[in-house]
Amino acid sequence: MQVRSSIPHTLFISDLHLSPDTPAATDTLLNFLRTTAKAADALYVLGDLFEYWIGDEGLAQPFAKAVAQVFRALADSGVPVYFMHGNRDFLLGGQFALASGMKLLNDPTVVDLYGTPTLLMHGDTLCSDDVEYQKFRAMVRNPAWQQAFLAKPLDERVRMAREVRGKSEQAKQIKDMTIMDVTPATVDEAFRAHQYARLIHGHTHRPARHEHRVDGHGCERWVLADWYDHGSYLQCDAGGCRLQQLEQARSATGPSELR
Ligand code: LP5
Ligand code: MN
Repeated sequence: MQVRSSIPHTLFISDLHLSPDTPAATDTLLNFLRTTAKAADALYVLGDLFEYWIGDEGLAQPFAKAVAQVFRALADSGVPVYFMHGNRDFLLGGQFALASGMKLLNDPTVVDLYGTPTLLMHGDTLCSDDVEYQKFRAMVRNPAWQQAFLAKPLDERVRMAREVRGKSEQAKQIKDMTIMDVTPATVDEAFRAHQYARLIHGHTHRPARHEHRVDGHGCERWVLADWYDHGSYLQCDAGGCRLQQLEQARSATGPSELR
């Protein structure tokens, strides 16, 4: 159920995986940005907004243009919107940021939330036991690789992205589930490196609140949910955080104009 709160609060979303093939998720987001998010002090998008993003030419797609415009309207109304890259949309660039009014954030970033230092990450770097993925990540996060990739014709980039998506899905079939979750020692290291700040991340699609004990410090870790079945967000205020589910947009069962 959706809770509206009049006390100052900040919202977090991630792992929406929007594409022209999932109009219900896009409609749910547009509705969320026009309603719930308007009451927030700020909105943070912690990666994987899109199923995949292979360059800001993607803005030419009607669904992506609508998403950028509605983020922009929210930002223009006075709610700052921040975006951190995920493993699906690390090529989202300055043109999309400009069109959407979103400010790009580094991964990791620490923010002060009502007096509580809070570490924000997409979450993929915490999955350090997934050695094959980390090798892939090192390749595609290299600026020279990115420059060469973005210089390729769009249709070639689409073909490559689809091929990698296929390979990734195949690889995940045979990976142990624990490998695809965060590595506990890496989480401990992240807490240690950031003075045991509260941690919020996505990526694993395993929404939960975890308590960790690191070097004698009690630490809190919130994991955001994906938007495959319904939208959701994390709401934090001075009293703490809570995960909330969104009603699926009405067009979930009908055709969308955003394809
Ligand atoms: O995203 P998710 O959660 O399903 O899986 C991730 C890891 N997979 C990925 C890959 C993305 O899904 C695909 C991103 C597309 C971005 C488009 C632009 C880049 C185009 C690149 C062109 C070369 O991030 C998955 C993790 C999982 O999270 C859990 O943490 O396990 O990692 C993998 O599955 C990676 C495989 O282990 C290795 C992939 C080998 C790819 C080989 C590339 C060969 C080049 C082919 C060129 C056409
Ligand atoms: Mn991810």
